[in-house]
Amino acid sequence: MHNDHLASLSTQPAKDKGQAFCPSNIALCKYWGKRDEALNLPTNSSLSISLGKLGTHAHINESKNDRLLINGKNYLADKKEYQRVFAWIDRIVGKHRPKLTIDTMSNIPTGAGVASSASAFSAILSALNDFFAWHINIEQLAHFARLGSGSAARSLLKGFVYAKAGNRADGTDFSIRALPQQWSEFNMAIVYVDRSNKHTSSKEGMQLTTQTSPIFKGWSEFAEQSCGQMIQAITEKNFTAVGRIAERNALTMHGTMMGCNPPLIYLLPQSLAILQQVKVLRSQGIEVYATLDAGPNVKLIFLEKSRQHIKDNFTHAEIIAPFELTD
Ligand code: 2P0
Repeated sequence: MHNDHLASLSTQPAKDKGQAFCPSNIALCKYWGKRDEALNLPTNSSLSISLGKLGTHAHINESKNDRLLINGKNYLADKKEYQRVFAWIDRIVGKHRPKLTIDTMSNIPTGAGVASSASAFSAILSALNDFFAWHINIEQLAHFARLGSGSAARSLLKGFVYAKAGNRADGTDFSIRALPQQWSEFNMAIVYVDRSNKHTSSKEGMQLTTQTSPIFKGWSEFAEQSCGQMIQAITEKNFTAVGRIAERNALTMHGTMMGCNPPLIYLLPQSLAILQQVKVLRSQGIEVYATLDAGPNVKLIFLEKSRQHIKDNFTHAEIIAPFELTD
């Protein structure tokens, strides 16, 4: 049984400084919907790719007061980032803990359209594990990371990562595992449409979808099937299948959001134009697929052999080679 706070967890620092790095991740099969808000349990399983050396470094040390630094900027106690991080740490470590300075540095390009919160929560957790020398296992780490942010659990591992939703009420069958496949030719690119913050947070968006979209149940079942098919496609290194499953999964998620009351639309006209361009490229024999998260930016999926075509057609795209970046 997982507890939020384990009585056995030490609150005595084991060293002067705890530190860790965790990669950011992009989901190929999306998590959208919570079956338990308090435990932040997902309704459906998801599958992501971790972005190698793109992610967050976290450093932790004891200090007079709690302090949060994000990319060198001090976030004071009235900021939502500070409140969210320290409420989460209190939940895991308990309130009888030393005051801490949490210092995070992300090397994900600003406005890259890739959330740094997943890698930040997982890196902070891993740094806490180091600082207090807890030596807790991956199941417990995944549980704690998920309490911070659902997608953060996937950032604890490298490569392709499967997060199994499970169905027990206490969440003890939520789990993560890395697929053994390395795929150096596997590339992604981010095509920017809008770099501003999203109008509706993922949490609010998921609530609205769960409560009002008439096709939410269908989405959950479909998403679960997508994961099974995606695992098989990755295992076989069947790129066509991976791309088709990922693109359809993302568009089904967006379709489900559009069925909300009021409608939840993250896509912009430019997002649809890029989807159309991707389809045209495929008709010309360039195998590229698209995925989108809770925002209008489009992430492309392609193999190394198509890299030049992607550069030529999407001149401002940011290219990410997840396996090239791994140690
Ligand atoms: C994903 N997203 O699987 C999906 C696809 C966005 C769209 O996980 O409320 O920030 O912290 O558990 O993880 C974004 O949601 O949500 C997300 P919380 P999170 O990547």
